[in-house]
Amino acid sequence: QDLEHALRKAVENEEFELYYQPKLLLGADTIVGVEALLRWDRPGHGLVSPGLFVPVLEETGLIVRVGRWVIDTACRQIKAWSLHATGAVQVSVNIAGRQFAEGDLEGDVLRALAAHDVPAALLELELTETSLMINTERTMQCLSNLRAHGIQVSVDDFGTGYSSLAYLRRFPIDKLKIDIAFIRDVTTNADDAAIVNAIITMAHSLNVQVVAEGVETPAQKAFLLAHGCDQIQGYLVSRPLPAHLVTSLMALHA
Ligand code: G
Ligand code: G
Ligand code: MN
Ligand code: NA
Repeated sequence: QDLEHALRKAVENEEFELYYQPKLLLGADTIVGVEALLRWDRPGHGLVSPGLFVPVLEETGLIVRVGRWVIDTACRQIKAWSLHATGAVQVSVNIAGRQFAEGDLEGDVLRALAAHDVPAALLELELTETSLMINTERTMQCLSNLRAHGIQVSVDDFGTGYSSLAYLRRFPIDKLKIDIAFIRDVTTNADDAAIVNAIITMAHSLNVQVVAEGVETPAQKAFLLAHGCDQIQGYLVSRPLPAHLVTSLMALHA
């Protein structure tokens, strides 16, 4: 109740910020993309993590308005990086299931790309496996339309839901992000290693790229490189950072 009231004010007062976490292309070791992650600079509280308030944004429907701001802000940042010496970088944004069910996601995305004069291929939408399962008809249509414009689609937290790759194949997607739960013990647990290996092999046979989440150690990175994973994201590369610090990091990895 209190939190909901504070979040309504946060929307009006524009108290949100985007942090960005780099994705490293394995082999080349260059930063090829970043994931935009929402932060709330709550007066008197400091930076609040999205785990604490995104669920409330979703329950109240405020996520539609905040999500529109996230998409617009991400496109503004894509433009800034494309004009910078470090060159263009793809930015992914997290999309909640409710953004498909309500509002006009397709219009919001196309308007933001046009407003900031950004090529569609530099924007990626991340959807959780679970939200893909809800509203499938409408979600599928919206994703197909956006993909026809060149926007990329990735499935977040893969492996935590109940979808098989055979089922997922029916959705228009470009990438899978293997959930951190399978990466954590991948170098010591034979079952996790087998699962990760199987996901990579099957995804590639379906022409889907694979990103490993939550990579924290050089041993995990070496395993993923050896098994053909395309990209990694995690504290080993970098924590989520404000845009200007990502710019410095990109210069280091160029
Ligand atoms: O950054 P952190 O690990 O605290 O993020 C926690 C969760 O919040 C993640 O699952 C992430 O997907 C979600 N999240 C972060 N930013 C956004 C956003 O802009 N929109 C939505 N819907 N979820 C977000
Ligand atoms: O659900 P989603 O994948 O969008 O959320 C990403 C979340 O995972 C972010 O909140 C981010 O802070 C967190 N995260 C990113 N990298 C790592 C990591 O290497 N280890 C751990 N434990 N968490 C991470
Ligand atoms: Mn994500
Ligand atoms: Na994830």
